[in-house]
Amino acid sequence: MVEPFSRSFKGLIIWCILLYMIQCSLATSNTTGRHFHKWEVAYMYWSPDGVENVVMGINGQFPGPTIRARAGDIVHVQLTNKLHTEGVVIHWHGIRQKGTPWADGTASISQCVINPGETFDYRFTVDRAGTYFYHGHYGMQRSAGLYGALIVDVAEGEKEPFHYDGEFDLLLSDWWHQSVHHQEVGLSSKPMRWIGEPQALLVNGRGQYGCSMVAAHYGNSSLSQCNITGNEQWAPYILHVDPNKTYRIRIASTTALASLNLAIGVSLLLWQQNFDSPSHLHELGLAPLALCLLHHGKENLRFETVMLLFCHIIS
Ligand SMILES: [Cu+2]
Repeated sequence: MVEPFSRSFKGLIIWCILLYMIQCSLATSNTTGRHFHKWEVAYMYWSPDGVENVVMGINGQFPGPTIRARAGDIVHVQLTNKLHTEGVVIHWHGIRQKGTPWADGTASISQCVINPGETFDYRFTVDRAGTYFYHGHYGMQRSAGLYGALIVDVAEGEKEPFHYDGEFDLLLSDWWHQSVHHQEVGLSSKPMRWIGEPQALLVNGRGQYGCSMVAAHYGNSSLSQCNITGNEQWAPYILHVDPNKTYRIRIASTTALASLNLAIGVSLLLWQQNFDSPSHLHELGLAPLALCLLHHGKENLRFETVMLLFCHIIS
């Protein structure tokens, strides 16, 4: 009597294992279009512009990690607040949150803040292709560096209306050496006390303070040439490109208080074209300098961002 029972029991277990395996393989094929991210938000030491400060980072990164998905995909971010003394939320800028208003990440509007030590699951569909970003939406946490890119590609099987060979994602932001508390108290004081111009403008979290990337090119520059090896947290973001290729530049301004104009100067590039032989142009591997200069009114406040850029030259 014992043997047939144990045989049928064994058979049942094998069936269960088989069913479990089938279910697992089905589940795996269904995960296409789902993006799971586990994030921890915390303050950390960082030098966004060459001066050490504290920034809000995600998983030890500043700016936060880029989310990349396709239109129609589901994004799931499991966020844990490791800030110790303040709540946090993340807003997904530009995402419509159809059917998921509770995932919009606006403190005291669509959700209560995530308290220190708590975890919250943001789950939503990215329904339209485009360039988006996310940022802290509690107090002035965006100004403290809580942001990152959210890129949505066209849906599987669909095509972009234009062709390009490569892509650069640029997050532009303003950076102050004084804390966000300082900024906030000034803004809410009566009369209001303006924090002043930012100490640096950052491209993908990188800027330079107190030195110039192009001082050597200008005899009258009051700033010294930046001494950068390339490994610094504040080393300029370099766009590595190849000649005769077309690049898409996605730009998102995550500034807290400043309004920016972005210009990609190609004058030096054209200068190279005029003075060098075409063959030499192709040898320029790392490409000539293209300047993106962001000037403010006051003489002693000059913000410079230098990008190595080789645009597509139409001959
Ligand atoms: Cu926003």
